Amino acid sequence: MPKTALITGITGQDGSYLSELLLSKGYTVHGIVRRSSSFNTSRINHIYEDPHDAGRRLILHYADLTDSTGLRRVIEASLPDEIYNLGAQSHVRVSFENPEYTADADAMGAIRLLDCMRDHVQHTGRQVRFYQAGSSEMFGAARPPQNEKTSFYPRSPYAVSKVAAHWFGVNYREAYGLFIANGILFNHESPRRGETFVTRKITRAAGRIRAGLQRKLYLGNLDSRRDWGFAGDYVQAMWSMLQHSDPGDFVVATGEAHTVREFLEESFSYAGLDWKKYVEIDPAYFRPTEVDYLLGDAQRARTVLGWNPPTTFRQLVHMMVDSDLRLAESERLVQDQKFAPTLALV
Ligand code: NAP
Ligand code: G4F
Repeated sequence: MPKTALITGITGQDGSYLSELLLSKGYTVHGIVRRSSSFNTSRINHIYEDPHDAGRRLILHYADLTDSTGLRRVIEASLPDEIYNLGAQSHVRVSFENPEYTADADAMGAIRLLDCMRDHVQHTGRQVRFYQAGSSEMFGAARPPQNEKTSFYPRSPYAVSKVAAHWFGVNYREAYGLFIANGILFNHESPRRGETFVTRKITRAAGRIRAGLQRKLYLGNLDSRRDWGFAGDYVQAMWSMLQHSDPGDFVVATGEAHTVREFLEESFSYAGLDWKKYVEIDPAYFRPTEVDYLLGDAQRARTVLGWNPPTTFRQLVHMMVDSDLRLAESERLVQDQKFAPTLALV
């Protein structure tokens, strides 16, 4: 039987790749979209289906993780076999500015959704599986390499909220026998990555500097190390966790870490630029408490789920730079066209 999935955070980087994956497997996909005064669906426009089309398999609902009434309604309307909770205020630096909202969406949002699922399972007798998007940020200051046995030491309101969501998942699994899997994903990036995360900020700048649209790139700490993988590979792991016979917690990582400086060097040199000519350090981008070194040990995901990420660090960087070179070139063309009539008047 074709399955039905419900995704919170469908408009985000991971939500868009996961939707593509599930649609390719024959799923009907329901997604939660936040009300916004401007369009926030650019990452899923290419798979969007008109609500008037019969037989469509991508269905969007207005709801918000801070409002359990809407979450409850969407679960009852969509009757999901699998729920992927990817929605979150996902920016670590922003979580220091908006700690209460971050905790509400990321920690309380998870318990709201879990509790709606618990009631739904109880009154319908249906089987529903739940994926919680946990993060390597939960390890924070813990010594690398980190795996499922490593103790959490969160270093931001975001990370503390994700630890709470993780333990809500464990508790609901043990208390009510629900199928809940916690993914502990290390950083994963792509051409669809939000532009304020460091990787995309760097590759966007490389593209725009090459196209003559930007002169400087302001960054914070270049010494922190991250285990960066490709988001397209990581959504495969999320899906695999919900296909396994038993629910569990899994670290998902490449097992290779690089500094921000190394990401910068690889991106700019691939774009034919010397980063030292363009980069300046702005303390505004430093964090009150930093996470210095994340390096994942994903042996359990490899052996239990058979998950192995095919994309290497260099391939990831090159994929992002190639995409941002093309994007900047098209921006430049639009800008040139905008100015052309003005110049013609002079
Ligand atoms: P992302 O691009 O920032 O997407 C976040 C999604 O959550 C967006 O669709 C956003 O909607 C939605 N959202 C935010 N607040 C919400 C709310 N109150 N109610 C409902 N939806 C809300 O994040 P991502 O990189 O795809 O990450 C997906 C999940 O994995 C997140 O939970 C993140 O914390 C976690 N994670 C990410 C990484 C990583 O390296 N990418 C690693 C570990 C864990 P809008 O589009 O309207 O903003
Ligand atoms: O790209 P970042 O903002 O990602 P961060 O903080 O590692 O968080 C991301 O990965 C987590 C998984 O570990 C997710 F849970 C989370 O949702 C998010 O997707 O920063 C990476 C590093 C940090 O050490 C930061 O201090 O880059 C450093 N950095 C240096 N300059 C910068 C900048 N980060 C940002 N965003 N902007 C800068 O200008």
